[in-house]
Amino acid sequence: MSTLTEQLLKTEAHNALFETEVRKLPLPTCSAFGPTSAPQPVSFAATAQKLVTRDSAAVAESFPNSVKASDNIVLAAAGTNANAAQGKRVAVLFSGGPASGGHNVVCGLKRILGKGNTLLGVKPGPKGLIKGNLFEITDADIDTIINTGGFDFLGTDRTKIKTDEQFQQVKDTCVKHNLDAIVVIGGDDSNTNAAVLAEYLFKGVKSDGSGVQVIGVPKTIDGDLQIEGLLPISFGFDTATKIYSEMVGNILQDTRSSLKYWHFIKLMGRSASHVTLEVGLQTKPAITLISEEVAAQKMSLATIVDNIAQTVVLRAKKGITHGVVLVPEGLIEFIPEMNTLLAELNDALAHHADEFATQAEANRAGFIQGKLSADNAHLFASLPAYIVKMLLADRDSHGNLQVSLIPTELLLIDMVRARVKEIDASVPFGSQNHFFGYEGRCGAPTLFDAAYTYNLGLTAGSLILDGRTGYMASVTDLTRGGMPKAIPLAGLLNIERRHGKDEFVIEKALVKMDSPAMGYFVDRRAAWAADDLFASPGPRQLWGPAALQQPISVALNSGSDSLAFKIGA
Ligand code: FBP
Repeated sequence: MSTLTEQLLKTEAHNALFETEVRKLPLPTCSAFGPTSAPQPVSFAATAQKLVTRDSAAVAESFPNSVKASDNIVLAAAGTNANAAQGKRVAVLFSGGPASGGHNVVCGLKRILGKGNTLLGVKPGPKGLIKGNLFEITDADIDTIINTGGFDFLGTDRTKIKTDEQFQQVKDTCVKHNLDAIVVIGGDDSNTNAAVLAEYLFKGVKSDGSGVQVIGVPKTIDGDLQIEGLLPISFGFDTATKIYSEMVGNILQDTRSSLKYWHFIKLMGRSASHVTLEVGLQTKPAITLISEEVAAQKMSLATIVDNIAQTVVLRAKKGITHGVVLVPEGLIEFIPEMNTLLAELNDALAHHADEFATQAEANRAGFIQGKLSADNAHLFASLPAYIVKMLLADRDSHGNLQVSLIPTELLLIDMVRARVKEIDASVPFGSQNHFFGYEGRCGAPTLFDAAYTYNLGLTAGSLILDGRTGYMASVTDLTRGGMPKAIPLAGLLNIERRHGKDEFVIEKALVKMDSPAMGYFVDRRAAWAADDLFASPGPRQLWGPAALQQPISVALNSGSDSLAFKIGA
């Protein structure tokens, strides 16, 4: 009989009882792949759907090979592929922020590539591809990572492959490792990178003149990679929002018990408010801010603050001196006056980068303020130092402001406190601030994410064995068994201004004001503000009835008549 100490030692290195048990969870597969115990690669055929964006003409000029090959037409699974390729060497990498389910994409890929092909892991992310840091993934690796959270098997990074030298280095990696295909598991920026790589590697990589296939897989907890009817949601969103909903539910329960705090909770989601809307729908707190609504209604910072303060006062009059405010991470970029400031700031930082870098830390704000127009300079000067510092921090390699570092929740608390005092100095306003972000990205995937990602891996592998390149794998019909699809990446591109330059990008899908999810939220929110009607959904479940729920916003937006998802027979 082992001692407790011996039992505890066995739980080290990812062997907690929970981790051991989740590895055994069965994963359903779309019926297109045949028997779940032995999924078979599928071939793909054209659907009637052709993608057109406002910049399609410019995209066709810059991505001639990809557009000529796909004609921007969506593909769908069309039966078992009797001619699936053999002997392919496929590299897979994670790109951007982690999201739960990434490991299962790798497992699905390995499974569908089978013994006749080789799967190589790239460490870490695009940087690893540039450096040529690849290793062969074994069946034993798959047994270890299946159904586990995180991207730690391969690591990830945010390098944008953009210089001629970097592209050549990627080509060198392909030649050195004799690659036939690369799978990029990433968000909007990473799939843009995949589109560019697919075009660059289309032909002339190998000695026989052939190219290297590139397939994208839609990942991001932010949920801003979604396409109506084609891509219901990116993976990782369900797990992250269920983790945040548990935490927000706990806080709602706490604040109704201790009766003295307003909790301002910033939730991750760099730009779009999908995460915040979903957590709002799950937990029903007093206030849920939606950045897209702020922009649509051209709400000033003062208006947002006044709205919150009025609710604080209204509830206090009813004896409710507590509450929760959900703040989307990207809010600041959606407030019209802040957006105008940030656009000018980004251009000023890009154009005066060298001079800015030589400024002493203490002089940087003053230096850049001098480069702004009068209105923007005035607004910039009015912001607290803790916000200014973060607005001046380095952008990531895709040119994004690092919104996770900006304490918007603190700014709101300070301003709401002042406004409540102005309205009625007798109203108490105790506050706490939180940021839930990194906590949600790497938990063991929900059943939804576990099954979805495994099938995305099967789809991506099938696309490679069907000889396709320049597509993003997708699985639709998530309440009707699941249907593998392929979305032409070039058909998603538009031109956007980044880093002071026009660039091809896959635009982020923002929360739509006329979406069913937003409509439901708008109908209910006044009631949630007036009284405590919150729900505490508890920890995400992997067994039992609560385990089979898709995100509420996805269910509402896709017209489902229940929260249940169904992949497989
Ligand atoms: P991806 O779009 O790459 O999936 O990243 C999403 C995200 O989690 C955002 O919500 C957040 O703003 C950002 O990553 C944080 O980035 P970092 O991990 O570099 O701090």
